[in-house]
Amino acid sequence: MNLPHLHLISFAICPFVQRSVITLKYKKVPFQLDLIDLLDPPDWFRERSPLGKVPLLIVDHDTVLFESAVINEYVDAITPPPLMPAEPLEQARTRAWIEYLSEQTFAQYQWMTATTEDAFELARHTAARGLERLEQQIGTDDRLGAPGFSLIDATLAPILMRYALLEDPDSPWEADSFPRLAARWETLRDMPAVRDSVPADFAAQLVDYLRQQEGFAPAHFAAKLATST
Ligand SMILES: N[C@@H](CCC(=O)N[C@@H](CS)C(=O)NCC(=O)O)C(=O)O
Repeated sequence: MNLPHLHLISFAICPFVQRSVITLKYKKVPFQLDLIDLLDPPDWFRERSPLGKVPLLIVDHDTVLFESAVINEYVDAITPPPLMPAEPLEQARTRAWIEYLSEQTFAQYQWMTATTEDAFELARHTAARGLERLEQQIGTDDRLGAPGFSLIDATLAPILMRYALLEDPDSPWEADSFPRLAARWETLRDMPAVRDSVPADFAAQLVDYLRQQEGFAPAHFAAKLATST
């Protein structure tokens, strides 16, 4: 297999980058990973990233890909085994769930970083509704609930990892309330591609990131995680 040089540009705790890291690791593809500071990105990043966002995948030192879902589809297309189903309708259904999980990723971020107690409550409610729908659909939708690892799982794992880490009475996530999702997380968290998609000190990095934010939720989590790391 003659693979191109793959250079992934990352920000330490980004769930979108993590999706691509999971896919690359699952496929056992060698890749170069470099972190940037999103608050002070280097000039080359500003020039080459159309949206100013990570992940960015630079292929063969030249071609830039952006958007994690697109990067994952590309990585999937050039490396076995194929994760994307062959039929157009199943491909569309896969992409639809990945889009849904992007919304859930943003909902989780809003909850983690809410600046006021009201915003925290609202974000918790929104995220919980999203998880409830997911829990229900994973039991009935044969694409979402398909056995075996999928591109949907590469997108779901970063969300469930953060909820597991930020276990809290005020969390939208509660394993007993979402048994199908909890079972999926138990499978995913033991996969080397998922486990090794973040550094060993990921929890501490998340704490550091939250400490740098201001407002209600960051203070809440920073205090809580500081005692557990
Ligand atoms: N839809 C994008 C979202 C990527 C994204 O929002 N990345 C965040 C970091 S986790 C970012 O780069 N934010 C910088 C900014 O919005 O300026 C994807 O899936 O790749």
